[in-house]
Amino acid sequence: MQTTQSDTKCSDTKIVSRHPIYQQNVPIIMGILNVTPDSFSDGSKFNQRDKAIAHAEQMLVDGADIIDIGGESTRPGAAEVSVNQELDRVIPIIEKVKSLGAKISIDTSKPEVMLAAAKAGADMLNDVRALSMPGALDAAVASQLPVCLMHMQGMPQTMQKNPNYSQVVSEVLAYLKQRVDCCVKAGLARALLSVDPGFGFGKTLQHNLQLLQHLNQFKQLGLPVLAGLSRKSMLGQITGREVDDRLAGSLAVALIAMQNGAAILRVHDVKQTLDVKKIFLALQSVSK
Ligand code: 9MG
Repeated sequence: MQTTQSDTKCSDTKIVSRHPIYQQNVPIIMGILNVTPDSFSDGSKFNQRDKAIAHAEQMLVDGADIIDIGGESTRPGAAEVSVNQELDRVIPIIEKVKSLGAKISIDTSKPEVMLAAAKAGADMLNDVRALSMPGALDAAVASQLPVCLMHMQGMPQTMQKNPNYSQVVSEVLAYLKQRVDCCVKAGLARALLSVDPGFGFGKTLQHNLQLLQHLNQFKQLGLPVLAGLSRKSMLGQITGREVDDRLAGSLAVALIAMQNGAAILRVHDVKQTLDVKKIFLALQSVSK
């Protein structure tokens, strides 16, 4: 796979080189495909696979640039799964979705899953633990795939118990900078990396709002910024709406994230987010 494109001018004055999976100046839409047993719950394992693949197909028709496939829930309190369970869930789906011509990101923290996913055709690694699990950094280096490094305080089982920061934006930024430096030292080119403040991962509503308000600051790392806000509980806390009724909230924060510099939006509602992106781009074209 080609690893870099030539140096290009980024939005401000910084000159950066990026892997082609990250587009310049146009946010990309990452469609979420969870393949945990509760995601497509009725029917046998094979029915669930068919439904997952149909869902991926629909997201591609709706305009997803990349599909993020995950076999372990990272929701607060979610149970861990074994390597074999995760492989069994994601690999057949990666192979099938890849055969549809899609770009694929694998949402995992496990080195074994990263390597198997890369072999099965994944184009990107998305790690909510920022390659901190033993062996994950080596696996990422071996794959030479683009990687999204996400910040999380604590672990999914307990992270929402008592999130605590003195300055959330600067602390998350410092953590991501340290992970980026570590990756570069280990042999991952900066061009491969993107960063994510990790909305909802060991953060209160106030922390999440501060991160969203100051998302622009993450651009100082000179890397694409991913924002995952879709249907998250912070939207439920603000609007009082249940998870399946958070479309308007999700679209509102998607627009704010784009305005504050997000280069990748990780979303459930691809079709509607694409409309928001078109409005954002239309507005940008007149302000230039
Ligand atoms: C897997 N996953 C769930 N939420 C996420 C988020 O906000 N960002 C990233 N990168 N991955 C996420």
